Amino acid sequence: MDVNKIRADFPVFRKEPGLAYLDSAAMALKPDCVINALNDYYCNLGVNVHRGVYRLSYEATDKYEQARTTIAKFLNCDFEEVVFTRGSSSALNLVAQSYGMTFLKPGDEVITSELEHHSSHMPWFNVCEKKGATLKYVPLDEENRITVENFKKVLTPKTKVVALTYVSNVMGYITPIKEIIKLAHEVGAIVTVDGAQSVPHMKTDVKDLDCDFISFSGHKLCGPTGIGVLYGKRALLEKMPPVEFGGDMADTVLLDSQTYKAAPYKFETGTPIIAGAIGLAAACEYIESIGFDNIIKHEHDLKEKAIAELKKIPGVIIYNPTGETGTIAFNLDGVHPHDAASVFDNNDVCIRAGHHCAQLITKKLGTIGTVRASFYFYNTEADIDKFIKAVKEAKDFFGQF
Ligand code: 7TS
Repeated sequence: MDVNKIRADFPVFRKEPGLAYLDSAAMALKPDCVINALNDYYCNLGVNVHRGVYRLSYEATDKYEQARTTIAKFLNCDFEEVVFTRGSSSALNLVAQSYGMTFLKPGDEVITSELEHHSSHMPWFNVCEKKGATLKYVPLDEENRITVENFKKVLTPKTKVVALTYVSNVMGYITPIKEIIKLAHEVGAIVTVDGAQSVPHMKTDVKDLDCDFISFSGHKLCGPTGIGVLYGKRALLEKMPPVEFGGDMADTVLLDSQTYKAAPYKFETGTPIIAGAIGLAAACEYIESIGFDNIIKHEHDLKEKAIAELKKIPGVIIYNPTGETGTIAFNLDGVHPHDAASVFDNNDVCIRAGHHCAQLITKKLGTIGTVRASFYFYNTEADIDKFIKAVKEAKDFFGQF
């Protein structure tokens, strides 16, 4: 993998060649091919889909539905199993609002974890409250990981839904999700996987995982903002009711009755996210052309190098030294994470500080927040040098340790 060649695909790096962008867990940068796909739609089509009886609209419809085919191939699922959403959060909420509100009964149990992003567990907290179901948390191990052994401790015949992240956005740990799915299915539970931090970095084969649902966001895999995907097994999507009504999802509308289109369309209310879907398909093809094996290895190597350097600096608290993916959560002893972050910015190092919309794990770590550096395939060893220089500068500046 030639990183310098890859960086040439990104207009941001052409403008700011020295930028150390270490915030890809929040959002990945956009390559030319994605921007060109968006431009192509807006410049050459720019019309609605599924309704116009003219050539441009047919062409836009073809492009939009072709995007669904590309994403189905990307995930190894059927065309009808790809629902376009605004992002991970709306995909995760869709499962809770539709499946959860329809099928959960008082006394049922839902399993989640303290490693979740708010968008993964909050929808189930809400549904459990409304339906009288019980929300249970997998006890995390001493490294704050979800393990199969600990999952077994909370799994019971009453478990109906398991809502877990595949990769934690704070710790970067990979959940042993395949084994968990198998165990959940043995008690008749369905599993909704938060793939926001896994799909951009690891090959996702939904047939191999046998997950019931997986959600992800376009913007974290170099795609546009405002688009995401909910994959759902066809049989489940078919029996789930829509949660939003109107526009394109309607089939027959009468004064005393209404019917809806089949999945996935019954979940795509109003004018769809046309440009977003087209841009996302371009992003998926781009990521595949780089190759998931290359991506995960590159990120992991960078993370290991950065950790080795960080460990040499006294007063740096690293919360996830054994994480498998390219995310480092750390703090400078005695320095507020937001104060630390300002020093990074002065060094052209983009990182995020705070609770990362994951307050449960932040609290479990015993801190108010963490500084997070997250690597992607376009990062270089020079980025690590800048990052480490900034850490040292922050240490000198705040003079606390
Ligand atoms: N799930 C996980 C694991 C995430 O990391 C995020 C976003 C979401 C769900 C929600 O995705 P959205 O596209 O709907 O916003 N995570 C982060 C982050 O870690 N920093 O900024 C956004």
